[in-house]
This record gives sequence, structure tokens and C-alpha cells, in this order.
Amino acid sequence: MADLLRLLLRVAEKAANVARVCRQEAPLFQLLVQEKTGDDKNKKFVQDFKTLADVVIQEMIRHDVGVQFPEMAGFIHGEESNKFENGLGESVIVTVCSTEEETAALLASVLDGDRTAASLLAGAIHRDPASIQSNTDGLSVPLSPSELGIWIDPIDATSQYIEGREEVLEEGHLSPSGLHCALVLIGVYLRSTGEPVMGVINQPFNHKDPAGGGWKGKHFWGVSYGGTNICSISPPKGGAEGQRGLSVVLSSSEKQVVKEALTSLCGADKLVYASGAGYKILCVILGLTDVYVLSEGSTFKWDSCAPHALLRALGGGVADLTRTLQSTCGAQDRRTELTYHQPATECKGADRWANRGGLVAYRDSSQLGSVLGVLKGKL
Ligand code: 2IP
Ligand code: CA
Ligand code: CA
Repeated sequence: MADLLRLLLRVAEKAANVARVCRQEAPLFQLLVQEKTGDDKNKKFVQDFKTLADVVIQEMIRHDVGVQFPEMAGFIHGEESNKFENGLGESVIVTVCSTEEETAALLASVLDGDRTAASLLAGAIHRDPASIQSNTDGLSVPLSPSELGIWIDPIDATSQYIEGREEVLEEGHLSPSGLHCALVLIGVYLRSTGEPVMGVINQPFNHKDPAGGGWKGKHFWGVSYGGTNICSISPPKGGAEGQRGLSVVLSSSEKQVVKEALTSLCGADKLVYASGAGYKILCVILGLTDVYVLSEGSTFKWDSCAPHALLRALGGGVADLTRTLQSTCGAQDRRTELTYHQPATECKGADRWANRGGLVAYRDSSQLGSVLGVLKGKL
């Protein structure tokens, strides 16, 4: 498991490099932010490029993990499909080839012959990332790769990534929107039970290098299986809630009835809003807020798997909101935790993997209990 964790930290850093390169290199940045003007062909092409960044990152992760752990190859899933249909109606299977030149040639065919953009992307995909500082020595968990599956969200909060607003993050504060909400999420689950056992989160745009070297990222990881619970982040000191009162984060599009119920519990100033499903769970992990409530089925397995593993390692979790509200055991019912191995067979396409009952992410089950208490009977 330690080998797998180190590999995931590396590929997540490579993914972050690709995400940064797309914003830093002018020929790629132009494609990312171009106004949707011009002829129809151009409009479609710009749309394609935005999806291409995600597809390329996911395929790179799938490729690198499959090479080192062939037993996992059929169990690496993600938000994107590698069959890429460009606006011209051509369909290309995006794969990472064994050499940079081959990958560049393949990408050029997707990018309508734009060789400059294709070689910049291929360069980032094949370049070794800077070494990752992570204290994984001595980590030993009795699980083998053949028991595990992976969920990847190559870029979560894509809209924030494309909009690209730069925020200076204040220590200990949640910043609701901007580039820092974009995250690379890689979660590992147990094929037999669907429980999340390992997660890596890479935040490609954490801060700007004061020496002018561009954006620097930050990474977080956690492992939770059996008696082993290790997280790269320590739990917030002395229960953050003690000093400031319970705080809950929501999507700005959350239902009014949920907003009202939670205002009655924590007061309007402790109800905060932020972009990105992954970023909101990360805020709970970091103790910037206590609970994340989502009443809609608008997130997917790839959004929650990685941060869920970190929360479990810290003693918290992510539960299915609808099922938890129906459970007679409430906050203590571990059976309502989200799982990652079974699709909703009655649904089609991406919806098969939606967290259909909504979700609630928490570090502390007594805080979960208070939130469930005010939501009961309201939804
Ligand atoms: C999205 C993204 C959105 C989130 C939505 C996710 O993933 O995280 O921000 O909505 O649920 O599926 P909200 O910000 O309202 O929580 P992606 O960016 O990968 O499509
Ligand atoms: Ca997502
Ligand atoms: Ca995504």
C-alpha cells in the first residue's frame, strides 16, 4: 500500500503540472480562455480543449498506475471517457503512449493539428514531477492491489479552473471561489465492500511563489483501513467548534429549506458557501468548517472517494444524506456511509455513479448528529 500511495502522490503531482501548464503556457492558455467567438468550428474546438485537459490527465493517471500495478488496470475509473469526439465529428481514443513524441502526435490529431499545443501537453505528461515530500515510511496495510479499485476526478471545480480568479488564501480561512478550489482527486476503494481506504488530493494552485516562479501546489493524503488511520493533516486543535460555534458549508445552489434549517442551528454567519464538491470536503478535513451538507444527487463517486478516505482517517466520514436521515440510529449508523463499488443499475450513463441521496461530510459524529437533528423531516 505504501508503494501505491507514493505512486498516487507522484501521478497527482504530474496531473497538477499538466493543469498548471495549461494555464501558464500561452498557446494552451489561449485555448482555455478563448471567448466563444468566431466560426462554429472554432467554437466547438475551444469547448473540446477544455474537456481534453481532463481527459488527458485521467488517461495519464490510468496509464501510470496500470504500468506499475497491472492487477489494477481494469479497476481504474474516472469521470471522463478516453473516447474523445472533437467538434468536427472525429473520434479519437486518447491514450498516453510510451514516448513523448508519439503522445504529441496523437494529441495533435485531437487538437486540430496544433503541434505547439500538443508538444507542450505531451511534455508535461512525460516529465517526471518534482519529488514529493511525504512521510509514508513504515506505512504497512495488509491489502494487495488486486483487492482495490480507483476513482479519479482529473480536475474538480472545472469552472473555477477555467475562470481562473486568483485569490490570496488566508491561513485558517475558507475562501469561497477561485483557482484554489480546483483539485485533482484520486481515491482508492476496496472492491469487496466499496469502502474508501486511501485518498490523495492535490491542489495545483495553492499559492504563488514569492520568487516569481508561478503557482505552487499542495497535497494531502490519508489511509484508513482496519486499525490503521493515518492522515497527512492532523485534526484541528481542541475542536475548532469550541471557540467559534458549529459551521456548515453548502453549495450556493442549495435548497432554501436546507439553508433555513441550518441557519436556525448555527446562525447565518456560520453558514458558508464554496465552489467545488472536493474543495468543500477538503475544508471539512482542514477544519476550516465542520460539516458539508448537500441535499441533491449532483456529486459522483469520483468527487467524494478521495476526500472521504482522508475524513475516515481523521475519525469522520461522508454519509448518504437521505439514508442517514431515514436511519433510526442517526449519526451512529456506519451503514449509511457512501460506498464506491456498486453502480445504481436503474440509472444510465454518469448517473449510475452519482451520490444520489446527497451527502453529509463530517469530522465529528456529534456535530453530524446536530445537523441531522435540524434537517430531519425537512427533506
Ligand atoms: C463539480 C464541481 C462543482 C460541484 C459539482 C461537481 O465537478 O465540483 O463545483 O458543484 O457537484 O460535480 P458545487 O460547486 O455547486 O458544489 P466538476 O467540476 O468536475 O464537473
Ligand atoms: Ca467533479
Ligand atoms: Ca472534473
